[in-house]
Amino acid sequence: MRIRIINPNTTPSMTETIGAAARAVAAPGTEIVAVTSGAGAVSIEGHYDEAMSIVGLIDAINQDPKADAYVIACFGDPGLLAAREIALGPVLGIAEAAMHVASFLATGFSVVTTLERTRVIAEHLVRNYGMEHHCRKVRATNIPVLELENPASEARALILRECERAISEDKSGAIVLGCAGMADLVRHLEKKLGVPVIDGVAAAVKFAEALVGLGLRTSKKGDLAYPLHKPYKGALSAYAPPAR
Ligand code: 2AL
Repeated sequence: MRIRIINPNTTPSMTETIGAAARAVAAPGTEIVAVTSGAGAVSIEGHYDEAMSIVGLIDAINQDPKADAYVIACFGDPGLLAAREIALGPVLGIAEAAMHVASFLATGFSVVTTLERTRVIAEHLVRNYGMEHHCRKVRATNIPVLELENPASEARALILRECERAISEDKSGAIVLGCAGMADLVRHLEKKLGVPVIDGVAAAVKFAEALVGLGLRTSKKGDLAYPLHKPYKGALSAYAPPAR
């Protein structure tokens, strides 16, 4: 099967990290195609960045409409339901996948994310996904997303410290990493912390394999049916949904 993983930010080095994390867990016979969005912010760190990322995400899905499944590799899960409207194969968001995995492994988990302003985005997702009973806290580290790409930064140490606080103060039994750019930290953190550490990229790949293996696809009845055919105006005229 072919899983198309879209990094909705426009930084190719982060896509490399994401692709490596996906390939490390993919089953033999699963082809991972990791692509970088062609439009939008170099890092997604707020509501505006997220909104602006969705056109590039939709382009990246439309470039391979026959992929067996898609993963949106940004912790805000931007455009998840819009992507499900246009895709037939299952579409997984990494926040959604990671939170579900964590809920299987511990009665309570904490999310450790990047900037303070992205904490609210993760908190909204916790509520949207019905995870209030499982998520004890969302913790920000105040690390800008692109600092995760800088080997000289103190990001690793700050993330480790925040994870330790999550375990001692929140009494959480598992950690969810709140950014796709943290995907390469899992083993290091797990060894130091002694609790499950969940990267959403890996989690989403395994859920995608499971759903495709079960022969399941996105529902095309109701609100996830293909978007209604109608004209779009201005800069988005090329995105008008076609007649199907
Ligand atoms: C993210 C992410 O996963 N990629 C990105 O650019 N921004 N999310 C986050 N909370 O920092």
